[in-house]
Amino acid sequence: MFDLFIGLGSNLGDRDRNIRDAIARLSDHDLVDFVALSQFYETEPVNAVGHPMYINAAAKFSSILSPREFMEFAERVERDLGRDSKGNYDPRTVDIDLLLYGTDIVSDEDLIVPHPLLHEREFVLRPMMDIAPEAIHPLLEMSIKELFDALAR
Ligand code: PH2
Ligand code: MG
Ligand code: MG
Repeated sequence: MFDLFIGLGSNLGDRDRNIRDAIARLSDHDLVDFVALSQFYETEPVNAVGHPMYINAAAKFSSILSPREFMEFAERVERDLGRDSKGNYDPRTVDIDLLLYGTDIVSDEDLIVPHPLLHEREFVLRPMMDIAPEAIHPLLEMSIKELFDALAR
């Protein structure tokens, strides 16, 4: 079993609902168990001037799927919830980003774990502080709390 963490973001439609629906659909998988959900935070769009405000959250699951299997499943959930573009910063009904997957390190062309921007993003670290301040970034060897405290704010 792996403990895995995802970041969720929505800035189109009913944002809270989209995030709750994504959590429910992920939890429906026989091999994916829901563990915890952060509070919801309304955040300014980062690197997307003029776009709608986001709701961001983070969640913890446990699973025996591989990181790639989980990500493929999460991408299907994104599409089922109406996401029609991928790989850019366009407004989206829901974006599911794999943040941490146990202590796994993946650096493939199409999948990088830990998420390469995890440590730079307040909209990721703040919700992670709710559910996993002690979780360790396996490359930086720092906890979420240490990364959050190190943010230039
Ligand atoms: N996601 C992005 C780009 N900018 N800004 C906020 N506030 N929240 C996001 O989830 C977000 C973003 C690309 O995935
Ligand atoms: Mg993202
Ligand atoms: Mg994404």
